[in-house]
Amino acid sequence: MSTMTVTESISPPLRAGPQDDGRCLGEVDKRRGLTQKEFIAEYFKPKKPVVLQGLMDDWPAMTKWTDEYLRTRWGHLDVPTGHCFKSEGTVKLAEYLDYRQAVERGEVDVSEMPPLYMEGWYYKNDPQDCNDIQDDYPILPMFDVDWFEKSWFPRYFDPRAHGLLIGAKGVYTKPHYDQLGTHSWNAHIRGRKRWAVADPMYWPYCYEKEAAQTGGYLPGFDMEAPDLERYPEMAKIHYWTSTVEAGEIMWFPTMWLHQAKSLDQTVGVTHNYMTGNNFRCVMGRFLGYRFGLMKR
Ligand SMILES: O=C(O)CCC(=O)C(=O)O
Ligand SMILES: [Fe+2]
Repeated sequence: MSTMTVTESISPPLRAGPQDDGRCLGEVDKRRGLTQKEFIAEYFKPKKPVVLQGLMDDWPAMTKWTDEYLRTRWGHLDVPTGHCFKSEGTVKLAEYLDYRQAVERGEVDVSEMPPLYMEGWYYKNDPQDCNDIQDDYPILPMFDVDWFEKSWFPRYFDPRAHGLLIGAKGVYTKPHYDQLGTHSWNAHIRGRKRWAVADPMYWPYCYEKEAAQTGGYLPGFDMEAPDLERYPEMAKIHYWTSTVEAGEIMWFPTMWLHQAKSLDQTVGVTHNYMTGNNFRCVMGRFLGYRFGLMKR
């Protein structure tokens, strides 16, 4: 399948909501063993999301990253937890692994609020010296175009770009675009996530300042099951969905709107990156935020 086809979503909804109102455009393409050339031609250049299969089977992380291993190797480190990139405190990674077991046993009340998520731990350049996380997975050739990583790129520009995400079942990240308009790949090491993604053309309907680009969980801010009394403009957003399994990589380009819910306990890595085709957007945003040239 070389293009996204418009089919009915076969995955279960996150929760009851209008699923048959025509806003869901279908499933994001899943492609097995895509070559770099095919990826560039069919997804990267046209700026179209894709789920990549069969490219991480031999990653050490796929076999090594059990709870026990994560606990032994990085359990003593301080990591942020919160909702939708709003930090609500720092805990030891081992404590978060205990917490998600408590969620699994039904000991945490998640009726009003999804569980706490250990997301937004951008471990690269963390003073705790945990760059060894990256020893357990390679950067695929198709993502090795990252200008942030090139030796000529100024080091003072230090985007928070390499993250480890560990989630309890049910953690949720609301719709947003990634920092500065970077491209993003999300490798699923353990567990499944239900994603919805939407073209940047739908930004005007995404409550950017009030909701999408501010941290914190907001009930009903969900493309698949929006609270249309609170967020009526969301009715205009058309989105693609995918249930992404362990061993699969979700890739989406600059400024695409995305949300994700963990259907199981999850472990994943995410990288945000810059190349020739999003450089102007990223640098423009960087300068804008830095020098207050742009309204947020
Ligand atoms: O995995 C998730 O919950 C979403 C993560 C995300 O949006 C990101 O890493 O940019
Ligand atoms: Fe994101």
